[in-house]
Amino acid sequence: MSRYSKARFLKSALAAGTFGDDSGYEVAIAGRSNSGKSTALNAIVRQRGLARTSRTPGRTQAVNLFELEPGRRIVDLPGYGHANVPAAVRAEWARLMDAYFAERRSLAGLLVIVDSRRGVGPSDEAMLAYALARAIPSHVLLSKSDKLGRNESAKALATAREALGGRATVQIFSAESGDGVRAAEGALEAMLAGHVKAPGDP
Ligand SMILES: Nc1nc2c(ncn2[C@@H]2O[C@H](COP(=O)(O)OP(=O)(O)OP(=O)(O)O)[C@@H](O)[C@H]2O)c(=O)[nH]1
Ligand SMILES: [Mg+2]
Repeated sequence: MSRYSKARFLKSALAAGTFGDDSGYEVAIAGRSNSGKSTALNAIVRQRGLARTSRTPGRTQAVNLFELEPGRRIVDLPGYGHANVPAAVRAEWARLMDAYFAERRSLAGLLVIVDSRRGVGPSDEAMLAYALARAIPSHVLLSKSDKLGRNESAKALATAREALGGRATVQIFSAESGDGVRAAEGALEAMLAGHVKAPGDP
């Protein structure tokens, strides 16, 4: 039984100033297109169809807000890093992210989904910079670990930890096998409770 059994879709925001209620706390989920953001959200909340998933990368260009319980939200941010995205769409993405990070007083943490077979890339680093600029803690999920063997998973974790250099905590995750779902839920809870310090905070 999920502690988020009452989770529900709130709204899909496409422009600055339209993100809705900013009271309480929220955690945003970011990552490259197709990294498994929506699937991770559904796995953590334990509701299969809550956030829409797709095989076509770059579909979701909106900020999708969900209420976990009153005053606590999780936000599915639009993906980045897909090769076949026109410059205008890329610019629109940056504008939307600038607005989201500038506006949201309730933002308490960032979950960055990184495909465990790809590792942390420059676009993920750029995403982490948004959180660092706001002194918001970040936690990285190395997703789709079911596609890796045990040794490869351990190696991916060590490589990511080194690349992150303390800017974010990191774990292995698979919505498919359930590996790390509990730990991810714990990380989400800690951020929503404001129990996690951002890097550089005293
Ligand atoms: N094997 C495996 N596949 C996964 C896992 N998580 C996601 N996928 C697959 O990866 C694809 C993309 O998943 P999404 O959750 O839609 O990815 P997204 O990051 O939300 O994508 P965009 O919203 O388009 O940016 C889908 O085909 C999923 O089924 C996982 O843990 N294991
Ligand atoms: Mg998605």
